[in-house]
Amino acid sequence: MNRAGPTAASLAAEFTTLFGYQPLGCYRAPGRVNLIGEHTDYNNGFVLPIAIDRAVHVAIGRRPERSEAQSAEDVHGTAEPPLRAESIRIISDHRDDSGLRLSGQFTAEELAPGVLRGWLSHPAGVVDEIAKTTGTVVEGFDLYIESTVPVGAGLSSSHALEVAVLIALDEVCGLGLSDAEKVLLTQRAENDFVGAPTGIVDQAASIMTEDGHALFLDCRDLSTRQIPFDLDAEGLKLLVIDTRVSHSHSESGYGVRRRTCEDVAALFGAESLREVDEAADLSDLTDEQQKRVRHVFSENARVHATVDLLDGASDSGSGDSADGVKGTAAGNGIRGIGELLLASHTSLSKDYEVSCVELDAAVAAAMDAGAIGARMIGGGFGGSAIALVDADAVDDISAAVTEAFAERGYRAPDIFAVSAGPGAGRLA
Ligand code: GAF
Repeated sequence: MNRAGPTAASLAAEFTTLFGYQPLGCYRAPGRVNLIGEHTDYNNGFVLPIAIDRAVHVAIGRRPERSEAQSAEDVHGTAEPPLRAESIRIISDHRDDSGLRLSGQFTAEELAPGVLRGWLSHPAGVVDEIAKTTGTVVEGFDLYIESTVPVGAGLSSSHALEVAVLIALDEVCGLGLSDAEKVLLTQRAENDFVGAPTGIVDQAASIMTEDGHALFLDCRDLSTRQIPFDLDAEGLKLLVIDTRVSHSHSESGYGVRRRTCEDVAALFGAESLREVDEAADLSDLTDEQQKRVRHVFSENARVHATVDLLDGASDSGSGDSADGVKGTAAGNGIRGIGELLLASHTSLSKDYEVSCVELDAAVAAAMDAGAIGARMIGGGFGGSAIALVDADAVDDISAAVTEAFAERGYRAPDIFAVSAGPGAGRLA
């Protein structure tokens, strides 16, 4: 996979080959790594993701008269349903087991939750939600998609796909959506159409983050602050350790965690855990509820402590704060956040119980081999961990993690460095 990704020229050329006419524009939307603030987004809390240097790229065109555009049959050499003028056609660079490009088509009119499954449900959900939100019925477009975000690694490839399709349609259909509206629209696409009860961190990271920054986002009011995040300046690398496992209960486990938080908030008469007083008496809650709440409260505090360290604030780094967040060396920028990353992992593993043996092994092996900090990222039950490491320790730490996996008989992990790249936009 070419990590740098395609150029507008190469995307446009491929689009023209596939569809027989020139696209209107090319767009990219990155995947994300959440530095800290896990399972806080749907609790109206705080998150601190970066947009990574891997993205979904889209070339989009409005289909001309049928005589000029190629039919689906021409494109695939297979008998596909006849192309209707109002159809949205999508072709991906990903291929199925028999080597055929993934592709599909649908009309906005026929869309409803459950009608489409798999990867196509993500762009379809966006089209459906555009109609519901703006009244614009998207018709007669072709899209070509190329992605450098690994699928299934927990780097938010499907949210990046939704964002790429949305920003392309926003521009060519003249929707004029704000960034916040785009975040909430893609969340509704995911929740209502795809059927996954996710929060907003992934879309916000892709849409709102500036190059070389982490996005400090308040998920309650969507206010943001860009936090400089320059790994190279500190001689550091951020490794993604893709465990390449996805445990079967990942979807149900996520939904159960979310419902537990909502139930607890309701017990306190609050809209979300954000509105529950952190000094409230939790003793009437079950042990499980108490652990989930403890994670959310302490994780929000860790996000703030991380931002303080990245800001170079000297007064936040000394001593332990009231919410149990262990203080770290003051004022030493990115290097100082290691303890907070590890504390986040411990909390996700022990209190929120969304880790798994592979993620725990990745974090432990990375730390034993000298990582500055490490934690699982994303929803959990598989996917990836991150490790913050000295640039000259990348090889040793990667080898140590790989060896630890081999010793335990786990599938070999995929380990690679990411950096803080730009948010979504049109490709020049
Ligand atoms: C997944 C979800 F999509 C996010 O909204 C977020 O809740 C995350 O899990 C956990 O922090 O990536």
